[in-house]
Amino acid sequence: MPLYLGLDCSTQGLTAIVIEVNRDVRRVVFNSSLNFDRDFPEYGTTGGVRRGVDANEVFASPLMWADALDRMMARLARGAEIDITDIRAIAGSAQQHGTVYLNHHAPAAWRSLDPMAALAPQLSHTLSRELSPVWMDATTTTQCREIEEALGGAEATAALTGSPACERFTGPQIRKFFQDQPAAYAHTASIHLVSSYLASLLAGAHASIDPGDASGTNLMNLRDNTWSQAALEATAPSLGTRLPVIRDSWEIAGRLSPYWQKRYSLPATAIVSWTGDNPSSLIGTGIIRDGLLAVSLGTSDTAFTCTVEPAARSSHVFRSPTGDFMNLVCFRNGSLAREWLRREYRLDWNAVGAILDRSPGNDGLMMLPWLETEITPRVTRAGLRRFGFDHDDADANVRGLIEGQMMAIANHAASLSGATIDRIIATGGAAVNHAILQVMANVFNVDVYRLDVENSAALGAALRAYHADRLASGEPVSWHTVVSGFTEPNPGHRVSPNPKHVATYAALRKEYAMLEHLHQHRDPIC
Ligand code: XUL
Repeated sequence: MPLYLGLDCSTQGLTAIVIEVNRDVRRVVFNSSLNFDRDFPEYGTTGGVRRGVDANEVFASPLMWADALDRMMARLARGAEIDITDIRAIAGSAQQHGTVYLNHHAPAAWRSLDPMAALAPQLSHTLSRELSPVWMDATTTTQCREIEEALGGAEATAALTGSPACERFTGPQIRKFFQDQPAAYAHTASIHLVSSYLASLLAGAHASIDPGDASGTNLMNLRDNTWSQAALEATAPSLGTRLPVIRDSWEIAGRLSPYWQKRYSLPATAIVSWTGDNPSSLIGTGIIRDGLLAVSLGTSDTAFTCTVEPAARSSHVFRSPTGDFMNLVCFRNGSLAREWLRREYRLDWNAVGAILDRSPGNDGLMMLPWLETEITPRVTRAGLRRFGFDHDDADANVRGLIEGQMMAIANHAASLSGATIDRIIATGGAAVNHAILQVMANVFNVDVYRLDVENSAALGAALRAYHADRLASGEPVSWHTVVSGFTEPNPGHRVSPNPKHVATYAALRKEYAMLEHLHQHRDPIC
């Protein structure tokens, strides 16, 4: 029975999904998650991250990610569900943009790991920077402007790399490290993204990076999938020699190293290039053609499409693991803001759902849901903006925040596709909440489907492992074949727009866009 392992190291935890694929059977046979706050309290994270003195400084420890990988492989090996010797290939994904800084000891340390000992303590001397900045970090505005100036402006930067310079992207983050800590930069032999770092740990050698994750760096030429010399020079000296090689998403990056083979009796299975969590979700939600929109409600909320050519007005264009283009919009105030609501008003998800169902449209009351600084639109002064109600009205706050999030996603996702969106696939933790999906369907006026598998990034990784293994074996399969049996929308999970409320939201969306425009650069009002 051929098995394929997909791993996803997201902001808040690590998930593993194993799929079984043969002529008659296509099913998930293992699905397990670790949560950084709960399962690794020694790293002191909240929501999977640590904050600096400045609230915009957001980090996590690369050793925590390594620890989680080790513990997940142990779970997999000790679990009775599957025969691990049948695993043909492993692929993975990780939160995008974050960087891991390694010194010249890393490759030798990876080669000589002691299989009797835990992974993370054996890696502490391989880092040239103890903590990794992650996608929530927003401290690099100066560096963004410097890079854009060197590349001929924001538009020229977007035309070259797929995005204007963005605070969370790898390039501006590396430039800041080089400027703030030049000696540590000089001691940095290699810089990985979280995805290629974890692939390297599995392979026991520097792994390549795929164009999907490399397009979240402001360093890759989106047209030919190579590091852009101009972008490298605008960012930091001798950067090209420090970055991983870019290889297609379906390439085999190496074989599982002897450490893992001996430690968990695993076979020397193929390690397929890892990618970012969003490109991986694209596969895991079956978005392999235009006209489909995925909305991922996770730590960040994202919406994305797959097109043959970049969508003209998308805020970010990445490469898709299919080789096409992926158009994406990202919101920082996702599940952490929704969790805040629950805590603040002492509600469970059923109560949140009942409030949403009770009065769709919130009697015209609106909120700009910027609990933290926001990526889309760019908001640098954190704080909820309420219009016509105050903090104490729990119902108005619940509806204001969630309806506000959905209207923001709908308004900004309008530029992601040339085609008419005929279906939305909702994924991520909050997609299990029917009432939230009903708001989404009403706001977009489109049918919303939820998939059976909640973690679409880990599923996408397992599906990519299958695709790459078949290609390497000389029996390539189409992307349509890869995703079928796993990503068909379940009609039982369809949520259709309620015509009674569609017109209400159509009017509110316009008003929301005006409020957003007016308040984006203003201080919070209450
Ligand atoms: C996308 C982004 C986030 C992270 C979170 O650009 O920054 O969605 O990938 O995992």
